[in-house]
Amino acid sequence: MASMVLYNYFRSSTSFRVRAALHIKGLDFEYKPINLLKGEQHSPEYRKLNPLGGLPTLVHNGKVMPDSAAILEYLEEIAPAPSLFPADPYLKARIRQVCEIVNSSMHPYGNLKITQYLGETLGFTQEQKDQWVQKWVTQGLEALEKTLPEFSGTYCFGDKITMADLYVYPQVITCQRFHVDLSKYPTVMKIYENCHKNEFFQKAHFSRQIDTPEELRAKN
Ligand SMILES: N[C@@H](CCC(=O)N[C@@H](CS)C(=O)NCC(=O)O)C(=O)O
Repeated sequence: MASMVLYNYFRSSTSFRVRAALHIKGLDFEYKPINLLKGEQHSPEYRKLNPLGGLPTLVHNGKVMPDSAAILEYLEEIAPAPSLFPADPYLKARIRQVCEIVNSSMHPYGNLKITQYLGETLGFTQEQKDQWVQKWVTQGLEALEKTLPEFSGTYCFGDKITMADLYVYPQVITCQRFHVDLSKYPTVMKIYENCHKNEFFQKAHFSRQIDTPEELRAKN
């Protein structure tokens, strides 16, 4: 049995971040699906691992780690090569800034518990939910588009995958699900297209996981 167990869900963008890091670093892991739509994140057993009922959670040699940012920093410490950061402290700080734009100013607005509350408690239609997500994530997209041109090459920071790409790429997929107009963000979209071709991102992609439903599975 793998010493690493990842509780995750095929479509979760925060799960994607960790799957991609594990593939990039060549770390083997057992995939434990938690079906968010069936509410499995609220089960008492899962809540013992992750008090906010969020995905992902990593268990390594019996030690429990909730929260993608904490897991990614841990993986970087225990498997430093290949690194997800350049050596330069300034670039490291700017990469963390980009991660933070996605983590704090984009991801929460489209999170399931938020959109479920909008629908079930406030009576929002799907179109109103889309408008809500569009309004808030647009601020993040604008910040990314102002930040990334100075640093980007093939990917967010130069021509090597960094931590920033692990956050930006799956967030663009979430934006697409909520019909956000992405045509105004050419740098973000260039990076998205390049990440999409990367073998590790393809392996971690939502369409290729063991819990991906048949109709969403990649054909190749
Ligand atoms: N900041 C947390 C967020 C975790 C989170 O909320 N993940 C989403 C999936 S992308 C989730 O599990 N949502 C469950 C829900 O909303 O009920 C992390 O990065 O791990």
